[in-house]
Amino acid sequence: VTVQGGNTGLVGGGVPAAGSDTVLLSLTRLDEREPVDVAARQVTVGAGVRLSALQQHAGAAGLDFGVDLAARDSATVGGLVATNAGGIRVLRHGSMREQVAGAEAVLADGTVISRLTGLPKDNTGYDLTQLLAGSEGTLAVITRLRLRLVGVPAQRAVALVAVESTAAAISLIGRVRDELPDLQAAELFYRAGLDLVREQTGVPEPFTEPAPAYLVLECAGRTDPTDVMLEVLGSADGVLDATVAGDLAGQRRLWAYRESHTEAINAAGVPVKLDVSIPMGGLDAFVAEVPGAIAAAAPKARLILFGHVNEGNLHVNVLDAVDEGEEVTDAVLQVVARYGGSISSEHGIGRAKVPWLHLSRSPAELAAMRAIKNALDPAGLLNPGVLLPDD
Ligand code: 2HG
Ligand code: ZN
Repeated sequence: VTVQGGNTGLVGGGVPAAGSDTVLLSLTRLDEREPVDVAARQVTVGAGVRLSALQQHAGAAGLDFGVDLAARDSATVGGLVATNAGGIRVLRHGSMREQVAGAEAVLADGTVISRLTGLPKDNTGYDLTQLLAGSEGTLAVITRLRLRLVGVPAQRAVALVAVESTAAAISLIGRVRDELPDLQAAELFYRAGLDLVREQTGVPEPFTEPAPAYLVLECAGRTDPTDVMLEVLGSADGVLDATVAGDLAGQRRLWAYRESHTEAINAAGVPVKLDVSIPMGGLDAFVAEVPGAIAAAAPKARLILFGHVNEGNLHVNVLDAVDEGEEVTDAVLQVVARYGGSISSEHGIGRAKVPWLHLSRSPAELAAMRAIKNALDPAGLLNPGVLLPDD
């Protein structure tokens, strides 16, 4: 059984292996939304509810959901939990597992386990809900979720900042975390990505001069953060230019430079896609080293880097390297391992990254994961070939 939500995953975790006799189980019809429990700041929803539908549902009750990402109109909450999705607000609210207060799930033998009361304090043994977060459908089929909700800040502002280098972007993040009110998101992209987005979507050059790198910063608060943002950005080292939008249309326009990356890349060709995180201290050196590693594996490759800079999470997208996909993947992930990073920061392992899981997990850890899998799904019925290498 291959379990599928919105099918927006990037590592093949919700897609049956070619030529297999797998049954595809879509959960998109489990789209029931119970009334928001305002007192508890929680809601119970079916696994097939789309992220944007959850956001609207929470919004109608004066609340919001802590995870947001570009695939919000298609991705389902069941898939988001199963893959422990990250997105653009991890900096503020954590990733998907932090939003989950309980789950209902069906085990491989048909047993239903249900823990949907959402008690904030509950120390009664193994946390089965958290075990399912990030399990990629290999341990059980998640059918319902009890999710935490967050408050909606009164005012919001978004900045697009042109910076002179990766190092300048990293040092700016350090500064804005201390000085800007309630930083919600900090996203990085580079000139090559902007060129591609402009080519594919026709958006204008954001500033008069082109820059090597760009940051999108979002702040929120009781009062309008625009002036403080302009003040901090105006005096920060390495900032070449900046613009701040206080209105919704302007904010969407600035976010589009970052959020159009995936689609612009897909429109330009079939990319080799990697999603890595690097310890912050090594991020600048990694960005300098990775083009050489890719060029050695695929001389004609075009590299587009972008990501969630506060977590050291970079999306390494490589165009014009389809034939050398495995070599490129291996070259980059070996560098990641050398820096002590993770070979999958937020997209999961799926089918595509199984051969490289050992670079991020020790034999002892893999054996413990295998023991859990065998205990809950001894016949290997759920998502075969996903996450764990074959026995
Ligand atoms: C994002 O941050 C997603 O936009 C997709 O994680 C990243 O396309 C990608 O590589
Ligand atoms: Zn991402």
